[in-house]
Amino acid sequence: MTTIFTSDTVGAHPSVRHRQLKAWVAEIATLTQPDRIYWADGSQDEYDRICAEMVATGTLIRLNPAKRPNSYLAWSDPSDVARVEDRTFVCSASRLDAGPTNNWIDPEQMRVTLNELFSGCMRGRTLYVIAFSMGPLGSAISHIGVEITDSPYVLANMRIMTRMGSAALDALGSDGRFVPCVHSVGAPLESGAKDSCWPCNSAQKYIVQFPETREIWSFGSGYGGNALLGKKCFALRIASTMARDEGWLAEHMLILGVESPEGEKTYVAAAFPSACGKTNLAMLIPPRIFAGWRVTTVGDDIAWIKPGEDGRLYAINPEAGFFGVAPGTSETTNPNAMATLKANVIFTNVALTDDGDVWWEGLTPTAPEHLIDWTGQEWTPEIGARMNRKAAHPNSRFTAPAAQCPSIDPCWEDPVGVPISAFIFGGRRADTVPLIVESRHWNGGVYLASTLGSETTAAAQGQQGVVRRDPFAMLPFCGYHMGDYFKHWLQVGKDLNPKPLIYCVNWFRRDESGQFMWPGFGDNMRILKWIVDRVRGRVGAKETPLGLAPTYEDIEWDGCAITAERFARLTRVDRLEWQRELELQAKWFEELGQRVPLALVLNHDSLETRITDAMA
Ligand code: SAT
Ligand code: MN
Repeated sequence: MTTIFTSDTVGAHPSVRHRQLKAWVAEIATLTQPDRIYWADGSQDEYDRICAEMVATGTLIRLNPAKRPNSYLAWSDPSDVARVEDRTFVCSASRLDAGPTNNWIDPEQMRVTLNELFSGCMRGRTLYVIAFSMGPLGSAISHIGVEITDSPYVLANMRIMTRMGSAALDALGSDGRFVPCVHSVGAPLESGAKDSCWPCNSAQKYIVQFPETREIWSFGSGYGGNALLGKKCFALRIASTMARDEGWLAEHMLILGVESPEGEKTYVAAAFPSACGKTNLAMLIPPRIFAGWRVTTVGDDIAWIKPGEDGRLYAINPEAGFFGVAPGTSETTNPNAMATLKANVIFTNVALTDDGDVWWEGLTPTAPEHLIDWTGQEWTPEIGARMNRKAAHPNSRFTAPAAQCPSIDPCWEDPVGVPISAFIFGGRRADTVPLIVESRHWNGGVYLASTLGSETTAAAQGQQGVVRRDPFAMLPFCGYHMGDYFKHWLQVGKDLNPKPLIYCVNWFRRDESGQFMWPGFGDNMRILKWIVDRVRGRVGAKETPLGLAPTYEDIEWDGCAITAERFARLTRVDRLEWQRELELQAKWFEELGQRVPLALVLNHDSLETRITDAMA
């Protein structure tokens, strides 16, 4: 039996006046056949109730309120722990527009597939309607989306990650524009059947973007970037196409402020692939020698950046929370994150302690004597070592409100955004790429970013630790042809005055025994300080074939054991390594094909000449 829903039977609150929204909800409900429809208001009461329901069904464990007030732990299905890049599709009308880095399927064909998958897929479940704003409500840089989902876990996470509910519905009014996002875990419930704690579909997963119509459809996964559709699907894949069309930038970047003892403020945006330390850098606490200096956090994952009338770029964080990697986060590596995690957090796939709190690898120097691991099994250090089993999944996450972060920037919700003075691009590279280099000019910086390589991490399913090109850290997130994206960056740079400086960094270089050579974390302040001084014209640099680099004397070393000899190795540009790297970069441009802008090919060729000449 099929229930036909209409605008009048979708049950929206009388204050919802948006006819098109109601008609769309009715259409999706008629397709998916939920038992009920629920319009989220975004209130604390609602959040508490939804979480209590998930505790009752076993989806969430309530953590010990004396240890971690108002916080929960979710364990996912072991098959549903990361983004699924091979199941992610960009369905533009023409295959060429998706480009060789995106999976493409003809949109008409994909619509047939989705129609079949979503038919009746919410039977036995509740359809939640979540209106949300990416960016502060009322900012000219913000955009509104509406996610329909059958996952209460998604609803709870969206309340932390976005500004959602009644306020977003009000902002939509009767005819506001929104990006429609449809999500289902893809596990209809037969009447009377017992639900699993983490429903998902292990056979079929589809994460689908239609860039021209600005639509998102996601099926089969309840996890992070696959299911919280405001994040990678909207704020990056769809927003990057909007940004191309409208002359702005939607980027996989943290935004931080560096404040001097005199109160001078410099904002920097930095792109790193997933699980390469964006959250830690965004919340950095400077070493003691930098007395009076402070790093403030605007965002840790995504930046929407628009040119202002004054010729500068202004950035907002479209999110309202952090969906950060738990393992490795500790009082030593990131005290600000630890303070943010004190209460009101949803943890996913970390371990449970005997006193009802959470634990993950790296939280403390030694593991507790006994835990329940992320798969719900008994865990002791002995079992872990014997079975080679981690207590927390390497891609386990925390979802926490940004407002709770002690280093949150006073302007983080400023609708105007913050002015960006520099861009940093970084990958995870054991060799080849020096600690820091400054591009001589904008186009050279775009070249460095477009050829960025990084070792893969647990944030995406698939082989880990292999170097792949991850241009601008956007490989999995650019909603159109990568060559056109490079062209867009070149274009945006043309009218900027002054142009932000562009840097390439590598915190992950290793020595011959495989040890990291750079301490990272708080010590990254030494590099940040040099960048700020460069922006302000206060410090020198030396020429290298790749661009400009600090001399040993340009960096503050007090309190750090890095010697001049070690620094030389950290910043070394090795001829053989770079000849190989340049070959790989040339192959990469060939893979991307004709749409790679000529300016970037010329940059490649002149770098080749400089490497050969400088080191002949
Ligand atoms: O799963 S998410 O895409 O939200 C996190 C990440 O991979 O950066
Ligand atoms: Mn990310």
